[in-house]
Amino acid sequence: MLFKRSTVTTALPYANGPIHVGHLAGVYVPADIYVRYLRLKSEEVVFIGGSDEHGVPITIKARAEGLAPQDIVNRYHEIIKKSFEDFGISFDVYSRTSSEIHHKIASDFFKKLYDKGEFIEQTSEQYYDTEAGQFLADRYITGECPHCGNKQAYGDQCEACGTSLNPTDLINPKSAISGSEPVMKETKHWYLPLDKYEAWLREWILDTHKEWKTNVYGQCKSWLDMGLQPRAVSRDLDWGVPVPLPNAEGKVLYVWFDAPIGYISNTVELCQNQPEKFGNWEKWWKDEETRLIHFIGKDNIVFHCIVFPSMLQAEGTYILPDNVPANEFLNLEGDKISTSRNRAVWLHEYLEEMPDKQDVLRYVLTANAPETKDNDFTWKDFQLRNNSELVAIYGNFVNRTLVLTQKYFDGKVPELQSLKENDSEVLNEITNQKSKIENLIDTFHFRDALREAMNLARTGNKYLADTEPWKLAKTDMARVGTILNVALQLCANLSIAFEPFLPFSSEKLRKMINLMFTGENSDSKQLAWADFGRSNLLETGRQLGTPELLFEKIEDEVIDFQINKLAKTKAANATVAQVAKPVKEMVTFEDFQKLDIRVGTVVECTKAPKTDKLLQFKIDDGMGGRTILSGIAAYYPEPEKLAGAQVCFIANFAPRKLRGINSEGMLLSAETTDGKLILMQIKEEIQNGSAVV
Ligand code: B3M
Ligand code: ZN
Repeated sequence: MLFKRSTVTTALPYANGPIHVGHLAGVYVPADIYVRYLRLKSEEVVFIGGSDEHGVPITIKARAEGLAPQDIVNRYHEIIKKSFEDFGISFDVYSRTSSEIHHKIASDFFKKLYDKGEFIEQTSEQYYDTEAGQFLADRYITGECPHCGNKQAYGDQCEACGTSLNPTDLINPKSAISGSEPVMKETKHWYLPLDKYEAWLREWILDTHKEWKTNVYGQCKSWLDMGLQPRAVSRDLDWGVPVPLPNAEGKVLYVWFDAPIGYISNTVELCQNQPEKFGNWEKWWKDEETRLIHFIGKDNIVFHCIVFPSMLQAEGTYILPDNVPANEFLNLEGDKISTSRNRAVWLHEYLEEMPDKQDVLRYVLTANAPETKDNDFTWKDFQLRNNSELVAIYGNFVNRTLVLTQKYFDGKVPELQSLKENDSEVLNEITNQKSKIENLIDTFHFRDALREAMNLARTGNKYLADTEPWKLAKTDMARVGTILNVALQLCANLSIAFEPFLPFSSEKLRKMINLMFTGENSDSKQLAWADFGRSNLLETGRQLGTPELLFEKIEDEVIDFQINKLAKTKAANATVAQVAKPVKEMVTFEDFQKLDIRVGTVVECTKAPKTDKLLQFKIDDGMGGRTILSGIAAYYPEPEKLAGAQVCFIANFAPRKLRGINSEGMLLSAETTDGKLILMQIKEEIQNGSAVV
């Protein structure tokens, strides 16, 4: 299918914190490379971004800071927007989902599906926090992931293994608001019956989109193979787009229902503001000749490949994504990037500490992009790539060429005379590399494309080393002129080749060679991707600008500063982890007296059958003995060694059946600040059945 235009979207980051290198590497730099490339080719494209301002991530942050959700999103929307601008992410629009226009469009979208009968209305029991008086959707509930055992999994997803979850999947669920154990309570919601779209999705993705990246295709396939379930598209929350139905008080659209519609709303907003430039919004979303491309991280694959397409299909008038080039994750110095632990390289801080080095980061993140697997960002690699690639190869070639032209020809482009073999080789190499780079960008292989651009600069360095114009200057100035002409044409071509990747440096280079793109200087030459490959971009006699260094060496101190900064965060995190939990609500003596705590001796301790979590204790309680189960198996690999220990237990704790065994009481354990459970043991020998008072 030949497309006329492209709608390129990037995941809308939650406005609950600033953005970091992981965001940039996974989503925004690749998308920006792609869009800049399309624009250079004069293709019709719209580049859509924005903040995701709904959902539990926002309300949790607001609660933690004692602010209203709107205050939180106002703050971070501005910070995020500025970071994108500073790094040259060239959105046509960067808007937000708390906008009026988005509320209207998302609301209408829901209403249309509702009216078409596309939803199932269902009442079910959901977790409810009685202390907070609130239903616990998504991230308001945490617990253990049933797939990988991660203790900090959320009610909608486990970030450790990427599995999408329902709150009821979590083992030992806890409210993220009060920490209490939630209860079940009835509530009504609307569900999109994804199962109904399964066959269609199988055909659409598995048969007609075999060209999708293997990580994306593979994730879709395993989702489809597991079978799809209806998915709730509403939540009991007071922050979000209200469900536009009567009797739906206190209910809002699920953030993953409204957020992707944000792509549409932001396009509408853009087209309303700049109709001459972008025309009618519908052509970007409803014309079969428009190609829709979503740039996202791997944790968003299911929403963009399965849920959102099903929504669009249910609505019936929209195009579907043609590709979803999702990336894997970027780690930082061998460990996960974590917003909550402040373990990240924040973009706004990076720019304060290293102003004007946007392109260095863009370069390193692309050269090391997590395109096919998780990758690691290290400061040493950052330094190495800057010093030995940007400076030593690209910068060095440009600088030598310009300085020599300045020296021998007063900064004017010398004449090209008869070509020797190595001259033609260089000029041919430009067109060769161009087609390689094109093929790679077209297929979303930005890392390899960048490598080929750098190889072109490498060719230039080798050319100068082989021809040695500085030696010829004594004997054959005409030949020097030809060599420098070829080298200058290569510089001009490099400014186009690198333009999608390193826009700031390309602009700087074009200033140095006095070659402007359309729009930058109206009376100068027009330059575009089509010019890449030409060997006459700079005509003889053109006066060049002043040579400057394109890139600067980064010294060890700068890198040490960053490494120390990260180490300090780690140390700070360790201290935080040792801080005790806040004390619970006060209780009276009467409350305390209700608990009957006794001393007993462990007669026997074994792993409980059918579970890895529980230990089964036989306790001599001085009253005929009892069995107690305790969830501490993980911390006692040799439970039989606990026999003989004297322990404390709550004797009047209502008996419970766990895994078919009656547990009569509760053993007291200490929960350490880093989350381990240690059985409380008594040192002095005490008579079994003694009361703890
Ligand atoms: N805000 C999740 C994320 O930032 C979500 C993306 C929405 S894209 C429509 O990972
Ligand atoms: Zn998991």
